Amino acid sequence: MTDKKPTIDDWKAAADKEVKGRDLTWATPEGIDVKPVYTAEDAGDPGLPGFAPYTRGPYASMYAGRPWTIRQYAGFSTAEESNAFYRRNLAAGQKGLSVAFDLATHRGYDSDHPRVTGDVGKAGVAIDTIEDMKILFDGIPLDQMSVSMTMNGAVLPCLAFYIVAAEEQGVSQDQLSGTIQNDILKEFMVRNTYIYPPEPSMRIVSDIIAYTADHMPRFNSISISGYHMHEAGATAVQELAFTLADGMAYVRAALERGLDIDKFAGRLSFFFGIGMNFFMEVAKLRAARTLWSRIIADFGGNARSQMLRTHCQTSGVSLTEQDPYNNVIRTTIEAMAATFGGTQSLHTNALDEAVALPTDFSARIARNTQLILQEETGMTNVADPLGGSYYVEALTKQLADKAWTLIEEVEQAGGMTHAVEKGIPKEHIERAAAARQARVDRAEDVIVGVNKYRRDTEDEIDILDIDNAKVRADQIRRIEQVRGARDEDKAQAALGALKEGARHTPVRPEPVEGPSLSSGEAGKAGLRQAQPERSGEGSVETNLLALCVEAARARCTLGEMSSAMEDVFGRHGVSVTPVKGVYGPAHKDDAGWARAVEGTKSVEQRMGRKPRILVAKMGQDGHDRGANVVASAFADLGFEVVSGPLFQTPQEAAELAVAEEVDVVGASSLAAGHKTLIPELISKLKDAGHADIRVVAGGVIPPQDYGFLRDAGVQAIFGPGTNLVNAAGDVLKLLGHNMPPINEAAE
Ligand code: MLC
Ligand code: 5AD
Repeated sequence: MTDKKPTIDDWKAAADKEVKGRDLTWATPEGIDVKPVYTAEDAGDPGLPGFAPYTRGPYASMYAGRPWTIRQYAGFSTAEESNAFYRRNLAAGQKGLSVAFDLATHRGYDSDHPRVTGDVGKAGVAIDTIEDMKILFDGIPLDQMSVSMTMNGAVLPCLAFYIVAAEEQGVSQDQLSGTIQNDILKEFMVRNTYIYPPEPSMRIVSDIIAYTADHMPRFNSISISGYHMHEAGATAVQELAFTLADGMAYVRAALERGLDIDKFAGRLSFFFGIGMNFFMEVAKLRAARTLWSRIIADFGGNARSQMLRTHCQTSGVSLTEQDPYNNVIRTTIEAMAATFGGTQSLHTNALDEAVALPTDFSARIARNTQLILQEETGMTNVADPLGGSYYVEALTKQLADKAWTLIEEVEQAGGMTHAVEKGIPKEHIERAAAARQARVDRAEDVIVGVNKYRRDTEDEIDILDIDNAKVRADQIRRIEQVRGARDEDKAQAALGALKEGARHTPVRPEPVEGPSLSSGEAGKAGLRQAQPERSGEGSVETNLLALCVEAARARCTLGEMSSAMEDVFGRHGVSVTPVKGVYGPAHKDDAGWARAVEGTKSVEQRMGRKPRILVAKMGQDGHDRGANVVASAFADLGFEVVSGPLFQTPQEAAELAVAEEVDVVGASSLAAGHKTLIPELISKLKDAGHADIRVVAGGVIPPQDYGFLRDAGVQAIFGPGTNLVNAAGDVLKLLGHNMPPINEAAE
């Protein structure tokens, strides 16, 4: 034996011997080859927390100075019920608020609008008027509580209601601390709660940045969100690149309005999703901070402006309906990744995520996950405790490099606004999602309790059910009260002024260039010169937020304000175009898949044409990852797939099904509208003389509702975690072709 220090070659020889030469490299979906060991050679020096480029955290003391904010996203039913829920949570240790609005509110409809019968109060709280907003924060001092509002489509009326609710509580707007999501680009990409077309939508974003920079110095004007990309199936590289590229688009939009970078950039904030690849997620947050610092330096921003502060949410899509207590474990691991990554604020998901909104019970477990991390583990005493880990440092750098390359691609396509219009990022993400689904269905990516270690029977868990008919009736009553009590002339004048303001396009100086990414280096492009010389932007008459604040004071409703602007801007609609040829090819040597393809062919031969399926999205539910993945798998199997547009009424979906002569409608529901919308679809099909068109349902549907849906005529129900090849087998069975479920048939 010698004392010679073992080299990496010695390690390689020893490891090879242990595994008999097997290659231990792990190719991640990001395209990173993870090695089985890392050394000092792989890790650079990340610097110190609190200093640019902030790889190790935006604050020097990090959680030792102040722990992250426990900020649980919540909202359901009426303002009264949500207010009571918030108060119970704050009393039990939650630190910040985060409002989830219902989809009617998101899309700018009052609760009495005929398009939203299935949506009111379901996925969040219904807010129609300033009175609702006042009730929502009743007894919660808005000068002390930081409040996040996840709102993008109807962002102007909601933020205006918030400002006026505070005002009527005696709190002036300059005292308000909080965040408005206000990130419209990712709505066009993945979240789908836009209202207006991209151009006026971007104007709204910059109106809000301008207004808050002037009047609300403690308020974060935007929460640039990768979370929804993550949930839609994006890899860490995609999430990083597209989120930061979105951020660049907003910076440019604000600079084009003549704002000084250091006046607004310090109040841009971020939001990332945190999944199960622990070290990758830690590295993602560190890489995000490093890159953003570089980007803002290139725009000429100072050290404070370069600081990326972020909220994180554990991943909803990683949680399962099957064996739901496993979700507590998953969420704990993800919460640790978020906090080891240095998040400023965190939402931990509830264990019933895959089937419904949290109950008091599941919300308590979710909140306690964070309280235990903060108060029992001691982890908050050290800033960036994983700093210097060879693996984490190497991953951080690799992720940053890969994301930078993708950002450059986006820049070459003309920046994110253009890339989004062309659907480029959406396609990238959908490809990653279809590939992931194929890996899960083939059990290459293991999900415990779903594609491995599955239980024969599942325990039922209590879930929250909301009577949306009652919520809707209550909301309509309050809208009528508010309208009845207001000064009608004043309300109409405010709406007229808003419309006029919308017509007036803010003067646009020359487009803002840079940063020049090709150089890839910080701070030298002389970008300050590229900023237009401007003054007097965002005057009270044309800033749409200022105009909405007036309208809120005059008791105009959210729907009235939205439709005043819609009269000028129009309402944006898109058709869905799922990717093809990703899911199928991943199954090429799979016996179950081959049988499903044959089954589809035999149905085709019998019918003399391909079987036809409409994948329908009804109500204001814009979650389309599942619908897209299903559409792409069925198309690869040999079905003729009609992808219905988003936001259809049951009547419109039925008309489309009849016109397209489909055999089956697959209704995808992820926003709890299923008990209202799907039975209505079936009755509309019957009215049209097409009771023969079969209806199947998929998505976030609690088992408690299966009986109800079956009684209404739904012929098959596919919950979260459904294997798509099996689902295809069930659909083929409805079309008269018997195929055994693949896991029974296999071997
Ligand atoms: C923090 N502070 C410190 C410190 N750490 N001071 C000294 N030492 C330290 N170590 C100070 C900060 O400077 C700040 O003060 C104050 O404490 C609060 O810290 P913060 O870091 O700003 O935290 P917070 O207020 O919680 O803000 C976090 C944020 C913000 C910047 C990320 O944007 C935010 O809360 N976002 C939440 C977004 C959210 O909840 N979204 C839900 C989406 S759900 P000062 O004075 O400088 O402000 C969704 C789902 C869906 O989207 O699709 O529906
Ligand atoms: N209350 C609590 N959590 C919610 N989520 C969505 N709506 C609500 C709500 N009203 C969470 C879920 C979902 C993610 C987008 O946000 O975790 O996956």
